[in-house]
Amino acid sequence: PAVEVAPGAVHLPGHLDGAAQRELLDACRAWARPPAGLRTVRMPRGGEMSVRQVGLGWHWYPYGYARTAVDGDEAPVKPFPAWLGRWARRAVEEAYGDGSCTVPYEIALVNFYGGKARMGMHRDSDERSRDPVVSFSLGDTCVFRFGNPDGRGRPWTDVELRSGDAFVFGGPSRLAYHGVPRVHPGTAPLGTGLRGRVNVTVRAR
Ligand code: MD5
Ligand code: FE
Repeated sequence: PAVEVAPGAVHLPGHLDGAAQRELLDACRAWARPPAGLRTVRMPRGGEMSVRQVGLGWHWYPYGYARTAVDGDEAPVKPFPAWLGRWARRAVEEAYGDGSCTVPYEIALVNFYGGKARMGMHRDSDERSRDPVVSFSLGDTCVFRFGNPDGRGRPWTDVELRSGDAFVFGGPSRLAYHGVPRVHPGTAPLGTGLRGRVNVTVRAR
């Protein structure tokens, strides 16, 4: 089932079955390890993000990006796996219809939410690409806050994202404000063995 939350913003609950969730989670655990593993992002005003991140196929240094090194250890960015691009394409076509995916998916930003991690309201406006972003949720359920193109405030819509859900953000929703105000501890399905939440955001270049 596909639920259009706002124009171009399509929620695909239960998109990944248990085996696919475990496969993606295993990959995330490997991506989190050094070299070029998990990093803590320093924001322009000096604060630190509570969400920790890993880039695949690109190096995201808020608020800009490069394709060579990761801050801290200077190691080459990990490659983006072709299978993850196929997963993203499948989600886009499920959201918008067969033939709707016109670009290759070649980069990803993986977000790791520990106990108290949050993501404040922001727009993904620093990338050149305006193609849809595909998000895959793993582990604990979160409150995802889908806002509007004009500012961090209301109106917004809160949606619960669970392990295995996919979400496609395209069209007018690509530049909407959004954030994750809350993660519900201990709600990860048994079998994933995960504390906290991991979100894999797949993007075109
Ligand atoms: C998350 N990550 O759950 C979210 C999922 C990020 C981020 O916000 O920047 O890594 S991706 C949500 C998203 C992406 C692009 C556009 C919109 C939402 N949107 O317009 O709402 O960790
Ligand atoms: Fe974002």
